[in-house]
Amino acid sequence: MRTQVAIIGAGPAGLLLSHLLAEGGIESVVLETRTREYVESRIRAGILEHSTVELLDSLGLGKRVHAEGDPHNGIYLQWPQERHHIDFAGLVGRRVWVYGQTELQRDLGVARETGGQPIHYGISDTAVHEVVTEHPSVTFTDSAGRAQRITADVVVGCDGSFGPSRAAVPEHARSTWEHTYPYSWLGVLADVAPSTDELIYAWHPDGFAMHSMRSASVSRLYLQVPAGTDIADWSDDRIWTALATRLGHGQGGWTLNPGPITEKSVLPMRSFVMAPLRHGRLFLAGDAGHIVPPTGAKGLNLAVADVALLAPALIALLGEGDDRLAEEYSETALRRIWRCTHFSWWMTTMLHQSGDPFDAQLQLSQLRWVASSTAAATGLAENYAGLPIGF
Ligand code: FAS
Ligand code: PHB
Repeated sequence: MRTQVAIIGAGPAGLLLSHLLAEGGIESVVLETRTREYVESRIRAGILEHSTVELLDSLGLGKRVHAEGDPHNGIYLQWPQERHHIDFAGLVGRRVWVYGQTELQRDLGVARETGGQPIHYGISDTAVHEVVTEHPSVTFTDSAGRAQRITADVVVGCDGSFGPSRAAVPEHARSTWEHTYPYSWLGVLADVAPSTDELIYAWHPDGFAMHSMRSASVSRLYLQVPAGTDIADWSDDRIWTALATRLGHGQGGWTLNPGPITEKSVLPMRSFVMAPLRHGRLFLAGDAGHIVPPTGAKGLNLAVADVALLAPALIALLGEGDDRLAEEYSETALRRIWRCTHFSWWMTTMLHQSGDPFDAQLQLSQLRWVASSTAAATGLAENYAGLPIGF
């Protein structure tokens, strides 16, 4: 097989990239190890930032976001006896939408199917070859068990944390930065109406808690738990009791509505950045190049920003032979990646218990400052609602 761009991974980065390339007249093939059903049902991110929705709208892919998503003007920051609203719309004129990654995956899957996009689901043994030549290739075993090779002008690794693309950049040619947090998130999905109109991020002596949602009848909530926590140790009752304690602000007049938990899992927290995001004719985008703790709601949105930058670079390179944007891609993308990495680290370390009483005082001081200073709140708002693409 032959194509212009071989994309490894049919997550948001891979599918959106194939759509953007098709808009620019560049053909691609997407290679995915999981089934389409699996990819579209993975419970992951829940927030689309302003720039992401603007991009989807420009592509005609935003209809369901506006019909079924929920626009939010801000978030609540909370600590015992205090709950403060940070008004993104009022501070920076930008907002976010609650719209599950599962829904975005479905929208992208329908768009690519309608566009006749070749996507090979259920592959295995993926390997990248000759990326420093002008005819790189990807070999794999297809879902029928046949050995395949696809030759391309460019290969893009959109294969997340555990795909083959990262390792296809030789160690001597790459730098990596990693920070592992000493805690994880226990996430639950529950069939119960949210107890809040907008997200609550709560600092609490027992540990961080967050109240998000997926719709008017489905809540999404998170609890800080120690790294390595076994989900079997957390009964539904124990989860709801801890959530009610940590999300209750103690002023009275607010209660958490519990309900049937339909999914629960433990998500480790880490930051990871790799540079450069290009090696010869191999490019990396999305989680393949970086991982952020989910406290800043950046993971999915950063993947979108990467491909929004990479697509025009590949269109210029392959359509007009102009490699300027392709040369600049890694450096430009890494500016935003480090901005989002810092913001995600800042939100995480401001809100999660480290066990150090000195940290706790610094955290409360930061929270009081953000809640009382327009300058500080504006800083949080412009990062959370999302900097313009190409920042
Ligand atoms: P993805 O991981 O979505 O997609 C990579 C794709 O590559 C996958 O479909 C994978 O099957 C495929 N692949 C891997 N190896 C392959 C191979 N060898 N051959 C072929 N295909 C291969 N972000 C938030 O903002 N908020 C959250 O609450 C949040 N929760 C998360 C929970 C979990 C459990 C995880 C893992 C991530 C979460 N994230 C969250 C981050 C997440 O949303 C990512 O940022 C987002 O999926 C990134 O998109 P992609 O870069 O496309 O990577
Ligand atoms: C979610 O709804 O899954 C969500 C929202 C905000 C975050 C992380 C996850 O920061």
